[in-house]
Amino acid sequence: MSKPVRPATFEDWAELAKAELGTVSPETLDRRYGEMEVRPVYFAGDVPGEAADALPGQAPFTRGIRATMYANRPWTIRQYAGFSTAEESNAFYRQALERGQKGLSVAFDLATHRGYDSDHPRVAGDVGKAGVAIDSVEDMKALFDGIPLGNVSVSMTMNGAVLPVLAMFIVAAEEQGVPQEALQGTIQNDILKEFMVRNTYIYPPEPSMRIVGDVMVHLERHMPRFNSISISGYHMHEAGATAVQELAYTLADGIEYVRCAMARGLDIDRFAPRLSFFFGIGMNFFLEIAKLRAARTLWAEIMTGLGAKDARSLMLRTHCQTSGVSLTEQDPHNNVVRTTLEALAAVLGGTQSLHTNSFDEAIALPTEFSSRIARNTQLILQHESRVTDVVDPLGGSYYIEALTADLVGRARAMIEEIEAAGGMVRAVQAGTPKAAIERAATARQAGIDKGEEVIVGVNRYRVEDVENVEIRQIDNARVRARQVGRLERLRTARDEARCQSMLAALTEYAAKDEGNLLAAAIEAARARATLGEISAALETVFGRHQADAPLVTGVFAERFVGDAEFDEISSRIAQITARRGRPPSILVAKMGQDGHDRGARVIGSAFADLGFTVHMGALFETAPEVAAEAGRLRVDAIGVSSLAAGHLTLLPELIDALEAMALGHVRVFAGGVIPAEDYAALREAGVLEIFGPGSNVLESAAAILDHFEERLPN
Ligand code: DCA
Repeated sequence: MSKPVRPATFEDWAELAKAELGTVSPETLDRRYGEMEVRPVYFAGDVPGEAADALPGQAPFTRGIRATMYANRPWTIRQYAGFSTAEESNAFYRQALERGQKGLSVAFDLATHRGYDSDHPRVAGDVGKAGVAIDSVEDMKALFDGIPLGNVSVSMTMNGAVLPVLAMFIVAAEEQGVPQEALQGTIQNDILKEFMVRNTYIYPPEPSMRIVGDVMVHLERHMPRFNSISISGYHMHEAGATAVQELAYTLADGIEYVRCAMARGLDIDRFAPRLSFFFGIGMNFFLEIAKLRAARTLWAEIMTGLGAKDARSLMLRTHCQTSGVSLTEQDPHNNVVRTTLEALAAVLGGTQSLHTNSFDEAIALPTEFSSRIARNTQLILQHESRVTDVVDPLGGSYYIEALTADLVGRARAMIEEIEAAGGMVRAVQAGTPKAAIERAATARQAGIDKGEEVIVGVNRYRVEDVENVEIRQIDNARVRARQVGRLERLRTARDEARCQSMLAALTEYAAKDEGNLLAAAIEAARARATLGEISAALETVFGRHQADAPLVTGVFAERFVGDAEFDEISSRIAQITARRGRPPSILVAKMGQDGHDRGARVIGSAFADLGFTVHMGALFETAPEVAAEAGRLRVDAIGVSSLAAGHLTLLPELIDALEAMALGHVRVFAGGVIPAEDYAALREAGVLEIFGPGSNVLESAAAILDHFEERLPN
């Protein structure tokens, strides 16, 4: 056999491809991933020169932050969990640790996230639902009872209410005999992405950034083993961001946090080694691997530019989570396969820590069974698959190296653009990243609805008779009653004067812009001030943030130009409009403290493109507030989006409120993460249609129109 005289090229391949394809052009095999174009084959010439010299464990760390990576120590299996009361979550954590989990990751309920005690009337439907309810140090002590906080690292996903939660954690550890200096773990403390996508903020951006800074300062001085921030792209990923957007916005957020800490006089090489990251890993296998490699490469470059000298400051250490949005309600056991692939991508990308989703998460909170399978997915990867034996096994792959370089180039350009326009804080205030992510999400939804992107069991290969899966239900009323009783006992037992004086000090520090707010919150927590009281002491000065983002329009319609089904629905709407003199109108509403608004905003945007008059309701409303808004706007219908398990409480409440306001004619529809076994109760309460995850937007619109047409005058 003759040896090739030169490396093969794309052009050589194109010749062969043309012969195979006949009259079809090889370009039809190209694929678009957001802003990127991917060819069907890659060659040595596509690999940038520096890839051949890259060493794992050496800046810019493209191949991994450690020389030995998993060959020496595998990633941390860190499952995000929490529900109901502190005692129940504690039992769950202890069992998980006994069964192979290595670190803890606490999910708090939405009431806690938004700074409300469990007895606050606004959070009646949220207590203990999407996470554990924490009102005071006593709850925090119960959460970690019997778990040695000096040995087990604890990550806490907390942003808005970071001060009381971290303060209570520190005091609970102290009362367990563990000083703050010995605590290991991570606090999310990434407020910028909350304003972009996740929405569990409390205060406006400026005071929120002060809080981030105070946490970083306190941790740098007193908690050297604790990561002061987890700069998160995950929620952008889940909101529909492309890989380039996720990289660029996350790293640009990181730049802001570095500047924020430096402005407080912190030395970059002292705090930077304790910055950590968090990315979402979806189904685009190689793209996700390349994304993690690109993130490390860019961060090393960025930190060098910001003046870091210590190699540890240049290292991007990250946690990853498999994608919740990629899970389907339909044929849910398929989700085990999806999660396995995503977990493998995170591992091949070199993550430090990983959460694997449970297969039932598109339906409800994970059960013990589904959690075990999720954890075992990681254990099998670590112990059976042999993927841990070799460092960066895909290093040198033509495709992976070319993709990595492409992502680096595109994300770098996007970051430069953001920086030139004044940085990420300014961009967030202007709402530009949020709108860009929404455009990407709406375009993706249109692709799925058109069947261009296949989701097995949803828009192809659908089976109707799938066996039911067992789900975990939280008795929200019982959890709330328990929390309320405990709050009453706490308030009676504490030294009230001492507690009030600590809260007053907190308010004063906030008002005068002096002192460290975390240090003051620790004092208040020691005096048994509650989470709601500490948050309120700050809210008095800072106020509560109200988001107001216009809806993206035109993206859905553009993708459906010439589509028969889209045109038919538009014309049905036009007919209704002609007969009534105004288009059908809908208020898209979120209730309770559930701020997951991607689905609501995508639906709002698509419905507006179809011809509905769409009003986006404010976030965090109570049921009576939504009913009143519907009355004020004189809408025909309300579409409620629910992703945080509050539907059984909040939807019947809404329908009662509408009746009470003589608005019984307003039709109520619901969508989101609603288990099929709750459908009957919701229909009974008066909900006309329920659209689960994976619902096709056009089919949903058609079903809603059926209800409109039923009541039209002839
Ligand atoms: N050889 C020697 N030591 C090692 C090796 C190795 N191959 N790999 C890790 N280690 C050490 C680390 O240096 C670290 O010790 P240190 O904290 O004293 O520096 C320790 O072992 C733990 O390893 P690490 O890779 O840092 O993993 P985690 O503790 O799990 O931290 C990180 C991961 C991403 C940095 C953290 O911020 C985290 O846990 N995030 C989770 C966020 C989360 O759960 N979010 C939920 C949504």
